Amino acid sequence: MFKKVLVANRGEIALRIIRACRELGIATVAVHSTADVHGLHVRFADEAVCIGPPASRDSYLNVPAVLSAAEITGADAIHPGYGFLSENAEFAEVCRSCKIAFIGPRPEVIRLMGNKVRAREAAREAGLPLLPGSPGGVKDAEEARRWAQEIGLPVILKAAAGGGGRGMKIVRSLEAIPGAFNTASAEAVAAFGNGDMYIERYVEQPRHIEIQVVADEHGNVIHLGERECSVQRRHQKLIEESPSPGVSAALREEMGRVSLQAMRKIGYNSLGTIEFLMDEKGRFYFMEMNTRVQVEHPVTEMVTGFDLVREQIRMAAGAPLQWTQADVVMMGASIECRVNAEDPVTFAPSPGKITAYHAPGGFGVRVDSLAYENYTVLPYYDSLVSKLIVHAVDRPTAIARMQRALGEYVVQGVKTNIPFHRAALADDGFVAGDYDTRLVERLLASETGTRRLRKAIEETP
Ligand code: MV4
Repeated sequence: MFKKVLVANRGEIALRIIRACRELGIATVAVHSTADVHGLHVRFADEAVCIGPPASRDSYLNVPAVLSAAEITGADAIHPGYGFLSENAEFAEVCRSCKIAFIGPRPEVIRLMGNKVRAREAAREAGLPLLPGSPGGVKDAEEARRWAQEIGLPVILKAAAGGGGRGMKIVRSLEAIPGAFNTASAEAVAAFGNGDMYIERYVEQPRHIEIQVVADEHGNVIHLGERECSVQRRHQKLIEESPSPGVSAALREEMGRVSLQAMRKIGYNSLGTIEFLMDEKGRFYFMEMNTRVQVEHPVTEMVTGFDLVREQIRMAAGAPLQWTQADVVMMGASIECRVNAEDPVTFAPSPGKITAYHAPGGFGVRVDSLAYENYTVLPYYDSLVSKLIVHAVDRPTAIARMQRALGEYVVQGVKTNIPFHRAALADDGFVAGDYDTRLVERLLASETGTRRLRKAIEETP
C-alpha cells in the first residue's frame, strides 16, 4: 500500500480523499494556493505545501509545482480528485516518469477518453450502443451536411476536444449546417486549440444516466448501478440520485452488462463512469466516459455501501478488488443536492464570508463540505460549498429526508441555492420521478416553480 498520498485538489473532495487515506493508514500531503491557507484540507492533512498564487492555473493546475511538492514531501502517489489535473493525460504521464503513482487509469486511457471522436470509436468497438452519426470526425461543413442528410434531423455537432457540454451546436435544418459547423469549430479552436468536430442524431429531452464502474489491475470488473443526473443547468449538475427512477431492474442489468463488457475490451483499470443519454422510450446511448472520481459519487456509495475513494486508492496500489458483482446490492434510495454559494434565482456566484453555519445531521444524512463558520468562500474557484446527501429506505422517504435536512441547514453571509433545491424537490415531475434534462428550465419558467422558489427564499433564514 502507499505510505503517503499527495492530494492535488482542494475543497470537499480533498477532504474526502484525506479521510479515505486516514482510514487506510496512509499519510497525506495537502497542496494549496495562497488563498486557501484557511482551507480545511490544509488543516486535516498531515502536511501542507503552498504551491502558488490564487489563480488555478498558477497553483492547482501548475504541474511542476504539484510534482515538486510530491518530491519534497516524499509522497509515493498523487490523488487528483475531480477537475484540475484529474483528466490530464500529460500529468499522469509525468507522474509515471517521476515514479509517483497517479491514482487513476493509465495515461493512454485518459487520452483516449479525452478525445470524444476516439472515445466514440472505442465505445463502438467495445460494443456500447451509439446514436447514428459519423464514425470518425467530420472535416468540413459539406461532410457534416452529407451526414445530416443520412442521419436525419435534428443533429448535434460536437467538438472532439469538448465534453461536459462545451463546443456543441444543435442543428434543425440542412441550411443551418455550414454556419453552425464553422462557428462551433472556430469556438472549439479558441477554447481547446482543436477544431475537430463530429456529428450525431440529436435526442430531444434526454435523461442523463451514468453507470459507475470499478476495475482493478487483475481483471476484476464490477458495476455499481446508475446515477440519474438530469437535474442540471447549463451543464452544471444540481441534484443527482441513485437509483434512477427512470431505470428498471432489467434496464440496469442491461446497461451494467454492456458497460462491463466495454471496460474489459478497453482494458480499463480504475474507477470510471460511463455517461449515457436516454431517450423517452428508455433506449440508451453512449455519450462520454469519465476517468476520475465524480462529484456525485456519494449517492452510489450510500446505496451500495461501497467506499469508492478507498477502493480507488487500493486499486491504484495494485490491490485486488474484494467485491464481485454478486456482492453489489442496491439498497434504498440516495439523493445529493449540491449546495452552491450562488443566487438561487440567477445562479450568479456569491462568494464571501460565511457568518453563521450549521450543518444538518441525523439519521441518513451525510454532509461532504469545505465550510465552517467564518470561512470565506473564495471567488477564484467553483462555488460548491457542500454536498448534502441523504439515504433512505425508498425514494419518497429520501425526498422527505432531504427537505428536512435542507430546512435545518443554516448558511448565512453568502447566498446559497438551498431555496432552489427546496423548490426542485417539490416539483411534481421530480416527485413522480418523471423528468429529464429540461427540469430546471421548466421549473424556472413555471408559475408554480417560481412561486415555490420565492416562498423558499422567504423562509430561508
Ligand atoms: C447530446 C444531447 C442530445 N443528443 N447528444 C451535453 C453534455 C455533453 N456531454 C453532451 N450533451 C448532450 N449531448 C445528442 N446526440 C443532449 C446533450 C445535453 C445534455 C446531456 C446531458 C445532460 C444535460 C444536457 C443538457 C443539454 C444537452
